Amino acid sequence: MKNENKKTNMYQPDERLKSEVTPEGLYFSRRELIKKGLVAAGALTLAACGIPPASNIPDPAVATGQASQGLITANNVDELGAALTPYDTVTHFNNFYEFSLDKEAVADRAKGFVTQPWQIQIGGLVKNPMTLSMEQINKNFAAEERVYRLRCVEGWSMVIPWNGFQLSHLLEQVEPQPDAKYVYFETTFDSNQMPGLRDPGFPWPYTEGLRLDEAMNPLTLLATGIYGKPLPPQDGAPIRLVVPWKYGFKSIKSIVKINLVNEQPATLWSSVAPNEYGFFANVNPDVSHPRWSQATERRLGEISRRPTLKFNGYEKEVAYLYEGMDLAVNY
Ligand SMILES: Nc1nc2c(c(=O)[nH]1)N[C@H]1C(S)=C(S)[C@@H](COP(=O)(O)O)O[C@H]1N2
Ligand SMILES: [Mo]
Repeated sequence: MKNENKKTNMYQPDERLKSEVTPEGLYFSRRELIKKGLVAAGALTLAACGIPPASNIPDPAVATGQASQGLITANNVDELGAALTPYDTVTHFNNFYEFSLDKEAVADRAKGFVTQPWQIQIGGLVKNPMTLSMEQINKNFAAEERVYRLRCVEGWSMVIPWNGFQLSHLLEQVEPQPDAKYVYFETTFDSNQMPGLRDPGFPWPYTEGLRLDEAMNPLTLLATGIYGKPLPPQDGAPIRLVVPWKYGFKSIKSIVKINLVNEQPATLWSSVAPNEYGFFANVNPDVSHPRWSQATERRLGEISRRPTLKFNGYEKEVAYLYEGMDLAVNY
């Protein structure tokens, strides 16, 4: 580790801000794209609903200057009109503590991570437990593109075109039993390939959980790709969760196990610091982290901070899940 202070990124906002600084000129802001005539002002795509973009929107690979990298996406903005975060940023600014606590070192450390063969075990309180290879998953669950905002609890965000399928489609296949109330997820524990696992400060493997109704929400995705390419190791190859209305740490990478359970499972971050990282972790500008405000965020590639949106802008789709709950208590 180059810098021991980076060890505690999710604890030290100052250190975090330093590592957030990204080279200027690498990114196009939406305003610049509009100036260049590449994005129609007010153009709206309903990526989250799978509605294809309007035909007047130009090829986004061209818009983001990335055609030469073989990147494919049907959208160049999210449904709020914000530009996609460039592929280089999505793949070189990562939180994946099994490889490194230094966001800019993860890609290099994860290079060559062997994810073949790969199996996911789905079991627990289900009628049809199954073990699926990635080949079976790719064959049985058609990937679609979803453009989602990813908001890290640390206060930065990106807009990412994921390829994947709804977790609900997989859960329907295994048929949860009536007493199944939560879904538990586990990342692979591969100490030969993941140097970070030697860090005794974390209760490895990385684990996460959702309430079953959250898991069944149509926005909840199992992603196998970004920008039309297979997920690179640093982004959670070969398959990871994406829960766009929750802080990024819920979106667990490189999953090998999914269990249906009847009690709220312990998760890595809620075990490490329960007062800072709750089970729900819904993006909420009104509920501060104990050591910093969550009212604003820095979109990578932008200079000034922007306001953080309740449920990360997905309130219409998910607010029903939390009716009657005090979100400051159930953080
Ligand atoms: N297994 C595992 N999953 C993980 C993490 C991790 O360290 N290990 N980091 C989380 C955090 S804090 C964030 S913000 C997102 C980052 O995803 P990205 O690097 O693809 O942008 O992954 C989440 N999933
Ligand atoms: Mo995060």
